[in-house]
Amino acid sequence: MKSALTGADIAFYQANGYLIFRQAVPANLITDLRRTAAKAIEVARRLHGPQAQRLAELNQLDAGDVTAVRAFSELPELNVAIQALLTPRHRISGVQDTSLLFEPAEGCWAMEWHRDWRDHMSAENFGKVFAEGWETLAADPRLFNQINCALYEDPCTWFVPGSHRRLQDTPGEIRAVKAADSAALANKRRERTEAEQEILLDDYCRGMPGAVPLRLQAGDLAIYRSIAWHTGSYVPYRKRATLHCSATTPEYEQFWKRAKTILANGGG
Ligand SMILES: O=C(O)CCC(=O)C(=O)O
Repeated sequence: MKSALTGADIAFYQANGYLIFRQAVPANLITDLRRTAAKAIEVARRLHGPQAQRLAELNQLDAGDVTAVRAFSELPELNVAIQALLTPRHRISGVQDTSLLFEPAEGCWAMEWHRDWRDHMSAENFGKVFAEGWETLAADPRLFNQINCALYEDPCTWFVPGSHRRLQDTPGEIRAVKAADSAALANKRRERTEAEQEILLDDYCRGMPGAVPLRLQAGDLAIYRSIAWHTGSYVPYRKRATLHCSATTPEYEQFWKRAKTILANGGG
């Protein structure tokens, strides 16, 4: 890693809900991971089409291709830094809980601004998954620490610093989310040219009060509270291969397991 974690870094994470570790991955491992990513993007597009954002099913890859991902999740220096930032119970999630994120093949698009979990399920399921209370669970440092680690330069992720500590949305935030819906953000019917769509997406991301892009260089790692406001905006002409996983704990694994059962029974 470029530099050791400091007390100021920990304070920054607590205040802002994100932190970037510069050069977190050694160059030789980046090379191996890029080789894995080159195969993974083919599988992602075969399974999910040309606009595929990710491959979550890394078990679709040959065992040899997954070796580099395992080496990443076990990087000793990085796990020590994550533990210093969070708690000794945290570690980088394993291969089965890691995805690779890619650029689209055909047209630019963006996700809607969201807070993970809350904005990805029905109100009924949300009530069950967050029975202990949204604000209580969202403030629990053992849960919801997400990681993006870039294998190529990656400015796709946008984030609202501090929004992890303010869990009720402001009117300005609600307006920014609703400035475009998922159909407009996907430009599915190709109503706009690529250039027009790219400008729309830029306006959409910048329209969220306080939003900043998390600009990563190859080997940089962003850790962020996934219950904070964030989104991703993608263009086909900029290569992307970014590892997407979490700094997990036994408690977060339990939370996931329980949530999956609820969602499977309740229909998502
Ligand atoms: O592409 C990104 O970095 C954002 C992904 C994201 O927001 C999500 O998976 O919830």
